[in-house]
Amino acid sequence: MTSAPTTRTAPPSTPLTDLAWLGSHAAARLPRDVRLAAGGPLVASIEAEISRLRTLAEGAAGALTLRDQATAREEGVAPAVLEELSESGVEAYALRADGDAASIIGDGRGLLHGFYAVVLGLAGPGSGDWRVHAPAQAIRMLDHWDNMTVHPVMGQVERGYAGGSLFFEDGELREDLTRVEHYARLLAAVGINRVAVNNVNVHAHEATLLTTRVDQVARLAEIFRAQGISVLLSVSFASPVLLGGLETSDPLDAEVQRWWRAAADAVYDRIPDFGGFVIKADSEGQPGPFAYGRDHADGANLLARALAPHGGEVFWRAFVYNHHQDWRDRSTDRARAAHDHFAPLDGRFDDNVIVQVKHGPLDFQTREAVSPVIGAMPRTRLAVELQVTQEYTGQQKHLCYLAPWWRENLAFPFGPREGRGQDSRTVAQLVAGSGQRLGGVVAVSNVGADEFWTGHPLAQANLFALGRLAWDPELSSERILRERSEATFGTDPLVSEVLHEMLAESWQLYESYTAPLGVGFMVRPGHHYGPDVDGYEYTPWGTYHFADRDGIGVDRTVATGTGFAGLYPEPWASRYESVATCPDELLLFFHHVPYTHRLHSGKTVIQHIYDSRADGYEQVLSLRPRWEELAGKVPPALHARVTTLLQEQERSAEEWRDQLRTYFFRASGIPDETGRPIY
Ligand code: GCV
Repeated sequence: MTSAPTTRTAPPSTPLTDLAWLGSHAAARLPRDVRLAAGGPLVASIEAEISRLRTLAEGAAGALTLRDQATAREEGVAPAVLEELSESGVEAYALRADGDAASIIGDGRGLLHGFYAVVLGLAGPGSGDWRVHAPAQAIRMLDHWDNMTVHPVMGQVERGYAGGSLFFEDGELREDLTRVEHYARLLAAVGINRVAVNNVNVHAHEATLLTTRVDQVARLAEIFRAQGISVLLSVSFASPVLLGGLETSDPLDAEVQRWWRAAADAVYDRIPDFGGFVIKADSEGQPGPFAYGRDHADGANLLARALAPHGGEVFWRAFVYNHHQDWRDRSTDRARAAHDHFAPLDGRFDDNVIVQVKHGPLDFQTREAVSPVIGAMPRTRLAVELQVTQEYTGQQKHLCYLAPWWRENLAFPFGPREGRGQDSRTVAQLVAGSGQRLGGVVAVSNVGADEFWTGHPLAQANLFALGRLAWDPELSSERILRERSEATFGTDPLVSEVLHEMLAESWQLYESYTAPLGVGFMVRPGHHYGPDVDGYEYTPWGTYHFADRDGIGVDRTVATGTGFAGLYPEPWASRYESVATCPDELLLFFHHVPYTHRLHSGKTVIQHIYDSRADGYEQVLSLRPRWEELAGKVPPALHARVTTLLQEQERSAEEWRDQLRTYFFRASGIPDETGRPIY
């Protein structure tokens, strides 16, 4: 799908005090007395961070001791603590907090995580006992959809709403990478451990990052390495042809295999800890194995075998569907596509392949079902893909704190699947994996060269929350909101209260005035901002709502529809199949119903559409007066930016309200029983 070009902005020289959650409030939390008794490559980064934070604020009363495991052992820390720590993986740390004295033990990345946890106040209140903290997900990765040049349609950052790329400018790596250093620290502080630096739609110029421009990747890798983060590259499946001059990219061709091995060897010569490749194949015009009659396991294993000798991994995206669909064809269902392509391949992927699955079967909608692929591949390493950049959720112009949505997804329990002997397991547990076969969470970044990093300054909350939920999917979205607000804005109760009120349920608010009851889309084609009920209705993209004078929704039942509901294990297959048990918020995702159908809420579908759009807009109007109360309490430039964006949110929410209410009145002829205006 296409979008308007992203506006390009030069990176401003950011005052250090504006560094999101690593500014003066975090600095004020760092104990004044720090003892660092550890070795290893990341210790210099901790020292540098301490020095930097000291320039921002005096620090808190109290003491912090940071030790590696060897030192802690020499100094007599209980062996049971050290044993638990070493069994908890390389990123774990042990923390003991007692009054204003805190002590952390960890090696390398573990120590770094512990340090940031203290600075940001993430570890919770101390009890005086040692507690070991370890990430629930081994993979906690951000994908950047950054182009090196400004793409004529997609701009420099595809689906980017925060200015140009932090990494690239005018087709090359930026000269000044200071902002990237800051960014790496922000990510490390919330636990991110992998970053893919370029767009999954790999254009010809960007494809050369794999070969002739690999030095640019090496420079980025050096910066991220200092924060314990490894760097990955999105590559084109057609690289052997595009870059190597071969006649084919067939994964079973020996010369193609040799080419990928040589390419990977050369990358590892420059970047010994390179993370691996991300790949979008046979999707939205990207090349892939289908051209050679091969499947996605053949394609993924080709790259995996080139990376395996170096310990690299392939993130192979499951976002594969027919984007040339005929809207007249009611048998094709885009929601089925990833499952149809990938579930049969379970067990065929090499150990260093991670299949990266969008959380929903469609495309990062405000509401959609959980992807059934996640429950259908028990013998495959998986990562669930979330979208921090707000493509369909207000484009960093609307407030939309996504943590509650992600949390709901991660907590979705797949039931036992016949013949597979599994107990009910959540999405978070399924992707986490076990043993050597670990997966995790991958998300599309929302950051750019904008001075507030994310366009809407309050959209930083989503980046923070993504890191936190990847670390621990059971954290409450409200707790994460409080952590971020205190680390960034301090503990003024009014600031915390207003931010909480504006953000905590902003996703539900956004949902209330946009596409109803899980039907999705209804956005302007191309750029995906603002309402256009029929915008995608007769297009080839496979995203339809089928509204007519009688009803609306997509019949995805087994009995009369596309059969998609049957791709879930029980109890979900039956629950979604029946209108009586399908949850209201997904009703139109699974069913085509008359406007007079009564929801569990007691309202008819049509009255729900009328009411929630009108009520949602009224609620949006209450945001600006609350934000006004923070004038003088947050930096003036940030206050002004948010005020301007709230005005845009009001304008846009009004447009959504009026277009949807009017459209469905004209379609159904049923009046709004409240008599509110319709045009
Ligand atoms: C990077 C959606 C977006 C595209 C994006 C694609 C993807 O279709 O609109 O811009 O392309 O998802 O996830 O690959």
